[in-house]
Amino acid sequence: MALLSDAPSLARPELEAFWMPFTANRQFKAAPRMLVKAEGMYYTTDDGRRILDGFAGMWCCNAGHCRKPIVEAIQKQAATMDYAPAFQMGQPLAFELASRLAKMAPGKLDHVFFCNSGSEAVDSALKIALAWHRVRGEGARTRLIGRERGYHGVGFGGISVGGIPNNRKMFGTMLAGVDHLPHTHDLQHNAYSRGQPEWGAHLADELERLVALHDASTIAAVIVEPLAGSTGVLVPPRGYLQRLREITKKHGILLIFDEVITAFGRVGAAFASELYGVEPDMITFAKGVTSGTVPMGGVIVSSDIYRAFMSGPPSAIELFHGYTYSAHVLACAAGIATLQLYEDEGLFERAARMAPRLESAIHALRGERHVIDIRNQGLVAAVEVAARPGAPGARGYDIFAKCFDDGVLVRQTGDILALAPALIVEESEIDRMVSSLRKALAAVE
Ligand code: PXG
Repeated sequence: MALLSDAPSLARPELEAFWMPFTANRQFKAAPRMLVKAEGMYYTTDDGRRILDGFAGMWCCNAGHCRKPIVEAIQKQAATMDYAPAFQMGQPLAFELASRLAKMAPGKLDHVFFCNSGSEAVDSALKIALAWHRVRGEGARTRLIGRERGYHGVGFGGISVGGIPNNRKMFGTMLAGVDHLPHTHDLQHNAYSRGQPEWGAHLADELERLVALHDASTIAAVIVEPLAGSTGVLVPPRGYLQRLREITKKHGILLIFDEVITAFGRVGAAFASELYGVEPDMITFAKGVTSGTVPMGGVIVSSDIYRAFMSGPPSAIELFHGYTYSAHVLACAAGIATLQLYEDEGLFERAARMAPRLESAIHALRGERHVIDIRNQGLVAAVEVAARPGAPGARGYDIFAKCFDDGVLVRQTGDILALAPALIVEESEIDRMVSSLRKALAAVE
C-alpha cells in the first residue's frame, strides 16, 4: 500500500493499483479516458459523452458493440455450464465452432486449435510448426523467420519473430535461431497507394537470401501478417504474398499467416488469405472470432499438418500443448453467435461494399498539414504524419487525443493514425471519423 500513498499528486488515487498495458500510466492517470458503456458504433464515457468508435475496440469488435444475439448467447451459456475441462474432456460448442471455422477457412485449412489470445495463437502456431517437422523426421528445422515491423503479440515466441524494437529490447535474448525479412513500408515508392501498392513484391525474394544463408533444412516456418496492422497498416505489395508462398513451398518451409487482425471481415473477406488468393499452411486468429466479447484465439491448420500428428498409437497424446481455457465454453458460445451474426447480416460483404467509401474519404486528407502518407484496404485505413523533430509519436498522440476530445476514437501507433471501424459502420460515420481527423490535423502543431 505504500506505493498508493506515494502518489498523492494523482487526481484519482484509486487508479494507482492497475498497471495498465501498453499505456503511459502516469499520463493516463493524470487525465483518464474512462469508458463505461458500449452499443453499436458508440462508447459512452464516465462523464456521459458518446464516442464514435473508429477502431472496433482494438481491431476486434467487428460486429459492433453489445450485439444482442452475442450477448444473449453468452448470458445463456454462463447460466447453463460455466466451464468444462479442456483436456481429455469435451463440450459440444468447441466442436461446433471448430467445424464452422474450418468451413469458413480457405482450401485445406480444416482443423482448429483453440487458445485465448492472439499471442497464444502465435506461440501455438510456432510450436505446431516445430513439432510438425519433428514428427515427420525433419527435427533439424528449428529456425523461425518473421519480418521487421511485424507484430505477433507479446509472448516470447511472438516478440522473437516480431519486428518491433520497443517490444523486444527490454526482454533479453528471446528465442534462438530467428531471422527476419525486411518490411515492405517504403514511402518513396508507395506513398498514397490505394489498396495494394504496385512496388515491393521483390522484397519477398529476400527469403531466398535467408534460405541460402541458413539452408532450408534448418528452417521450420515463416510467419507474417498478410496485412501488418499494429505497425501502421502496411498493405502487402501486389504479388508479394504469392512470392512468399512459392518460395516457402519450394523449400518445404511452412507459411503462417497471422490473421489476428485481418480475419473476420476486416479486409472485406472472411480472411486476408481469401482476399489475396494465397493459402498458407496455418492461420492464427483471435479478436473478431468473438467480436471481442470473450477472449479467444486459435490456429487453423491444414489437413496435412493435422494428419501428420495422428500417427502414433491412438492412446498417445499427439501434441503436448494446450491451455486451461482452450475452447472456453463462454468463448465458444460467443464465437458461434458471432459467426452466425456475420453471416445473417452479410457483414463481410458489407465491409467490402463500404471499403471504397473509406478509401475515398481517407485519401481526401491528402494535402492536409503534416500528412505524408495515406493507405487503406477493406475497412482499414491509416494516415501517417511527419514526426516532430526529436519527438517521434508526439504529434500522433496529440492527434489521437484531439479526436477523442472531439468524440471519435482512433488508434495511434507512433505517428500513424489508424481507422478500423466495426463492419456495421455507416457512410455518415466514416465521414465523421475522417472529419475529426481533418480538424485534429489542422489543430495540432
Ligand atoms: N498478432 C497480431 C497480428 C496482432 O495484431 C496479436 C497477434 C496479439 O494478440 P493479443 O490478443 O495477444 O493481444 C495481435 C494484437 C494496435 C493493437 O493498436 C494491435 C493488437 C493488440 C492491441 C493493439 O494496433 N494486435
